[in-house]
Amino acid sequence: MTSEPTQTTVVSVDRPTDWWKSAVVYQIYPRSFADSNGDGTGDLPGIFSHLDYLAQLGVDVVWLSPVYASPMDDNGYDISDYQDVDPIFGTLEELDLLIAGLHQRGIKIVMDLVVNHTSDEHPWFIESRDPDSPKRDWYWWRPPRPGSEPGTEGAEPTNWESAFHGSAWQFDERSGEYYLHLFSAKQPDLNWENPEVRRAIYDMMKWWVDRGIDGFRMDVINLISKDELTDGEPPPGRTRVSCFSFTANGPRLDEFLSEMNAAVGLDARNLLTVGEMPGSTIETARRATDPANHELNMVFTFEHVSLDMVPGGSGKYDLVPLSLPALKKNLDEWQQALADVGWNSLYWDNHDQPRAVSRFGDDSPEHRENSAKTLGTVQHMHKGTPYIYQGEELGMTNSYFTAIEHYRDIEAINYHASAISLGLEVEAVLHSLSIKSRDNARTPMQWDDSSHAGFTDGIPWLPVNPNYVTINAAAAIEDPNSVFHHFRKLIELRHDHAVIVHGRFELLLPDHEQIWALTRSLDDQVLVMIANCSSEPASVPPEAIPALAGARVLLATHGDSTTLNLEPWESRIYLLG
Ligand code: TEU
Repeated sequence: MTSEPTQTTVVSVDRPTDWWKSAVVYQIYPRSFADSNGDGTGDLPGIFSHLDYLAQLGVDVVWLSPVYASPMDDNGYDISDYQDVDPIFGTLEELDLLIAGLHQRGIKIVMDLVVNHTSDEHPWFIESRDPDSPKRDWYWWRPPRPGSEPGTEGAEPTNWESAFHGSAWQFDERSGEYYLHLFSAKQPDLNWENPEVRRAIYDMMKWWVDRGIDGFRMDVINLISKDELTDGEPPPGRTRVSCFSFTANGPRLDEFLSEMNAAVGLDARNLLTVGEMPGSTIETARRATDPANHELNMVFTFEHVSLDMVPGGSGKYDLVPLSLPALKKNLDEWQQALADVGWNSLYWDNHDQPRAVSRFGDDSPEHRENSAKTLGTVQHMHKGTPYIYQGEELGMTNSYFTAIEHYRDIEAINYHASAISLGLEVEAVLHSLSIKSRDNARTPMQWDDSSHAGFTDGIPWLPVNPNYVTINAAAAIEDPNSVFHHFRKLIELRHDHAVIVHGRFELLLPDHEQIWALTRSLDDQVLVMIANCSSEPASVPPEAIPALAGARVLLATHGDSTTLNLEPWESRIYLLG
């Protein structure tokens, strides 16, 4: 199954305490990054061939989305062997080479850890299907609802809806029982109550740490401690309730996280740990990231990426326009709450979210570049560790697919089927999908203007966005005013200025509908950021910000910084003192 890394490929890197506070992380979604062998799917040698690009951008860490053995029901978030690489991506030896190649360039690597669930093709689950197996209790098996006909609608043990639509329970003919899957039926949930499960996971994590990796991004880690498996009250017109309200932030979450930390030596070895936590709150995040608790360095909250859906609605496809004051307020609350205890992660984008410039900016040809830059400025000037998702540094946009046949994501396909069966209009469903579907972020990386954007010589698994002819890495590197170079400078600024890493955060003009303004202060230094987050001109009221006389402009989207009148999507960073 596995082979040990050879001595020649292991290049270790320094990991001082809290090194991740001054780091910028770059997320690679391997399937869509670069294809080396013409099969249309990105792979490890493809990533290897672009390491100098990452070095030129200046990022400190790569977070690699799953490359493990997988039947690919959820593009690798369904793992059938935690200690092997899927052949579609390459081999363990190629992963060792990638780790070494990153380390040689001073870049660390964080692996995705998907341990809330496995694939149903993982040997643990295959064994668990046997009711007499010692691994039966490694997953959540439950009998049908008393008095019901097993396997029929309504016979599921609880009325929970999976995150990928449909019941969160799958009937198994052989034993007449159901198993729990918060995501697809091919992603059965592990039972973390069982100490053997936890031990097996910690051993696997140690194996990866010994292989030379620098940390873990932990997939839906706040779902591992399940509360009571009981029915909920469905919203009007629905028969099921979202499973997350019963499984997020469960009673033993903090205990499991600190146990994992100690068992694997996460803090002892200064590894980067970030927990993806849908449904987390400021309180759960404070507990999980308080260094005294030895759980995680930081979490991914979902609050700011939930502001453009109907509150209390049926999910992310119930669209509402985003309000800038609401977005600023939410980020400010997290900044204040984690100012003295814990640490923030900062993100607009990832492989599950629409493209940042299309969602929070303006992706029209007129405003795309400036809005992508300004969103970068706003993100990077908050306190915390910024995460850049591949292509965000080019201002890549949504794909806006128009037909269900264009989609590959199981979540989008299931949503479409379930919404249509509930009687929603096809046009409305397709509209929501085009705005919010995860495939928006998953179209191939746009490297140059050759066919398929230089991503593959074959047929890409998901079509390249046709705008690759103008939006691509080669063009951006050539143009000193590109979004790429703006991101490169933002990263450089973080490395050069402690105030960006450690400075106290203060939001100015919280209610302004267009301007995002803030200060960061450390000792006698004050950094001021002003940004017009709208497609209309706007003015900053001078009395609302510190006097800028004598200030140095560290980075600006536009040339003239003499007045406080800002062009659409213009932003500036000043340093005083
Ligand atoms: O995502 C978890 C998650 O809650 C969402 O971001 C998810 O995409 C959303 O509920 C769908 O509407 C993580 C991974 O990032 C995602 O890619 C996986 O599909 C999921 O876990 C299951 O492993």
